[in-house]
Amino acid sequence: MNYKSRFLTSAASSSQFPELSTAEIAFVGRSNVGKSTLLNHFSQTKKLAHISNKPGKTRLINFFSFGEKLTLVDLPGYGFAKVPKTMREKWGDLVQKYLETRKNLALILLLIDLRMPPTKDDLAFAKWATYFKKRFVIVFTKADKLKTHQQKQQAEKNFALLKEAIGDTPVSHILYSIKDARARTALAKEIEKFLP
Ligand SMILES: Nc1nc2c(ncn2[C@@H]2O[C@H](COP(=O)(O)OP(=O)(O)OP(=O)(O)O)[C@@H](O)[C@H]2O)c(=O)[nH]1
Ligand SMILES: [Mg+2]
Repeated sequence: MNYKSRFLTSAASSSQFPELSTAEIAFVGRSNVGKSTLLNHFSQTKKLAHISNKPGKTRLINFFSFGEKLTLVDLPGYGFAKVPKTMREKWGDLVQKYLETRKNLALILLLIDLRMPPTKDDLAFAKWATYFKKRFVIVFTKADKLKTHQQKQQAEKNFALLKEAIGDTPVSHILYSIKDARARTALAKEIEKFLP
């Protein structure tokens, strides 16, 4: 999956969602978990999606082409308290509308910081996705911030908490770090399983 990536468009409301025929991979997760960073790293394009130390950077839904047949979709993060509540609700509505209505949505990547247990919002999202039979994969981000021998152990621990929330539904999980090129290959392999 060594494709070139290109910015397509941003949407602030559902009327601005583009008409595309490509399969879409959506990046979901709490603010600052590393959605935009992963998107840049995965597509090997620096400065494609904006990255920030300040949570709440991505406020729109951003669409990026990835090769001819795929679109990567960077969604605003959830659970950032410093944003006014009305705005938070609007983001939530926008994300929900996208996830509920997008016909070509092939897969959701639910990003969770490896170092922390899944948040209430992560668990709620996983439950929602399971209930509505959305295909999703858990991606534990920032793996490099833990020592190698701790990474797998921590992933299993966090994954067990998620399983408690979603029951027996089969869901895969992988580790990701922007400091490890193998992470890209592992994610590409996972995504391929879900493509038409
Ligand atoms: N060390 C390390 N840092 C990472 C990794 N992924 C992301 N980061 C850092 O995490 C911070 C937040 O990353 P973003 O990509 O902006 O997070 P986001 O999920 O897009 O945030 P919002 O747009 O607010 O929803 C940045 O400082 C990144 O450099 C990783 O794999 N390793
Ligand atoms: Mg972002």
